[in-house]
Amino acid sequence: HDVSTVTRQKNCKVSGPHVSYTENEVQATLQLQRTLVHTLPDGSVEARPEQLVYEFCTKLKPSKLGLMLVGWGGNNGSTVTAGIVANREDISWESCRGMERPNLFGSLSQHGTLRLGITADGTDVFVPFKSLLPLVEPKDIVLSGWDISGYNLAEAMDRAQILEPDLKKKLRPYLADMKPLPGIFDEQFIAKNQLPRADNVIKTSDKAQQVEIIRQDIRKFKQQHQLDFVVVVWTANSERYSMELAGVNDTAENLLKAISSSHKEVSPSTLYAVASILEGCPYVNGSPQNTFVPGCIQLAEEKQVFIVGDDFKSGQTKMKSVLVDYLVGSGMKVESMVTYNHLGNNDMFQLTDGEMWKPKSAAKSRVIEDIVGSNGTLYKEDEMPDHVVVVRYVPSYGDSKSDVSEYVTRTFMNCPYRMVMYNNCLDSALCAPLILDLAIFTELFHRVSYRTLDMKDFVPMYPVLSALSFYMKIPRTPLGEPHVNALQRQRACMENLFRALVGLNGEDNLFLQTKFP
Ligand code: NAI
Ligand code: DG6
Repeated sequence: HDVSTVTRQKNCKVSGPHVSYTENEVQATLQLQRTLVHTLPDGSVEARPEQLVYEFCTKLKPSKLGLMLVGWGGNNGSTVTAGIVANREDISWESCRGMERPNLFGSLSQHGTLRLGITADGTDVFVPFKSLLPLVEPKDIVLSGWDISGYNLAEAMDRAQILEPDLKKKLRPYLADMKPLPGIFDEQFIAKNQLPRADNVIKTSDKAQQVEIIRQDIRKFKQQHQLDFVVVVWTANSERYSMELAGVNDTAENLLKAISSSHKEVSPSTLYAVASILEGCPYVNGSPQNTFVPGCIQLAEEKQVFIVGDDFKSGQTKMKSVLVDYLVGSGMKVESMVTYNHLGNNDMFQLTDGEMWKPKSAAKSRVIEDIVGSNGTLYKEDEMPDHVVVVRYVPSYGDSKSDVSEYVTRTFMNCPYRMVMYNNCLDSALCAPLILDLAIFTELFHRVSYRTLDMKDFVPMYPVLSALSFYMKIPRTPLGEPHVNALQRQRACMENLFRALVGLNGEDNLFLQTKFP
C-alpha cells in the first residue's frame, strides 16, 4: 500500500462543474455547510446544519508587490531583507559547517504543503500552497521602510549580530544602499532606553504632517518602482498602549480630527496605519499595542483596506497554542503553565520598561483562552490554568531566545503529567518568514472577491483579515467571528480557504470509502 506523498507539483488545476479558469482568473462555486447551534428552553442544545453557497473569483496574476517595513533597520527588518536578497541573488556562504545555501524555511507560502486528495490507488497527495494559486515570488518583492535609526541595512545587519560573517560580507554591497526613511518618533510611546537610537526622525511633531509625509513616502515608493500594490508591516518596537477615548479615537472621523489637532494619545503606529489605509495599502501590526483603535478599524472598513493584527506569533506562544491544544484536546486538564523567555536583543531591552511590557505581557498570556474555553468537561466557566509569563533581558544572549517552560497537567485519576520544555532559536529567524508570508498572502487575498446568493456583484473580502490569524498572538477578527488561537485550527483555516478559492471542499480526513467500503 503506497502512502508516499507527492509534494513538488508546480501547478495544480481543479476541474469539474464548480470551477472555471480563464487566462486571468479562477472562478469557483462552493456549497458549504455550517452548523448553527441553538439553546433550547430546557437548556439542551440543538445543532442544525445550514447550507451556504459562495462564489469566489481570484485574479491569477500576482501584483508587483512592494513591502514597506516600519522598523526596517531592526533585527527582524534587516534579517528578512537579508534573507530575501540572499535567495534572490543565490548567495551561498561558508560557515563552520561548510558551504550553506540560502532558503526560506519557516515560510508557509514557500514551503507549506496541503493535502490535495488521494489517488485511485490510495496514495495521499500533498501539494505546495503556491501550486493551487499563484503567489508573489519573494525575489520579486521590492523592499523599503522607515526607521528612527539611520543605519543603512548593511549596518543594521551588523548591529543585529545574527548572520554569519561570510554571508554578511557577500550581502553588504546589496544592503548598503538600502537606507530607511525617517520615522515618526514620539518619546511618549517608546522606552527611554531607545532615545540614543533615534537619529533619523521626521522633523515635525505635527501629527497631520507626519501622516502626510508617510503617505508621500508610500506614493513615491510605488511610483519609483512601478508597483501595483504595497503592504506595510509594523516590525518596530512595541509601544505602550494608547488610551482609547470617546471623541478622540472612537470613530474614524474623530481619529482624523485628533490627528489634525496632534492629540497626544494618537500613537506613531496609529499614524502609520492611518497613512497606509488612506493610501489603500494593507497594514499589518506585528506588535501587541492597540494601533487599531476603534476609529482606525472603522477607517479601514470605510476605505476597504485590509488590516491584520496583532503581534507576530513566532516562538513560545506558538508552541503553547500547539501544546495546550494537544493536552486539552486529548481530555487532559492543564493545571499550570510557568513560562520563561530570556534574550538580549534591542526589543527585549525596550521591554524592560514596564509600560512597554504591558501589551506584550497581555498578548503572551491570552493565547490559550479559546482552547480552555472549548472544554467544559475539564474547566468550569471562567476557570483557567495558572499561567505565569516571565521574560528577562540578558544582554549577552543577543537575538538568541531561550524559552524554558513547565506544564503541569492532570491526566487519568488525577495523575500529574509534568512537562519541561526548552527551546532556543534566533528571535528574528522565527519571525522573518512570518513577515514574508504576511506580505505574500495579504497580496493574494487582495486578488480575491466573492458573492453569496443574495448579492449581485462580487465584492472584496472583509477588511479585518482574520484569515491570517495563524501568524498572530491576538488575532483581530471581524465582529461576530470568534478568536481562534489553536494553531491547527488556524492552519486549517488557511488550507480550507485555499481549497475553497478553487472550488474544493474543506479537508475532512474521513477516508470514508475505505472505512465503509
Ligand atoms: P528591534 O528593536 O531590533 O527593531 C525595531 C526597530 O524599530 C528598531 O530599529 C527601531 O529603531 C525601530 N523603531 C522603533 N520605533 C519606531 C518608529 N516609531 N518608527 C520607525 N521605526 C521605529 O526589534 P525586533 O527584534 O526586530 O522586533 C521588532 C518587533 O517585532 C517588536 O515589536 C517585537 O515585539 C515584534 N515581535 C517580534 C517577534 C520575533 O520573534 N522576533 C515575535 C513577535 C513580535
Ligand atoms: C519577549 O519575549 C521578546 C519578544 O520579541 C518575543 O520574542 C516575541 O513576542 C515572540 O513571542 P513568543 O511568545 O511567540 O516567543
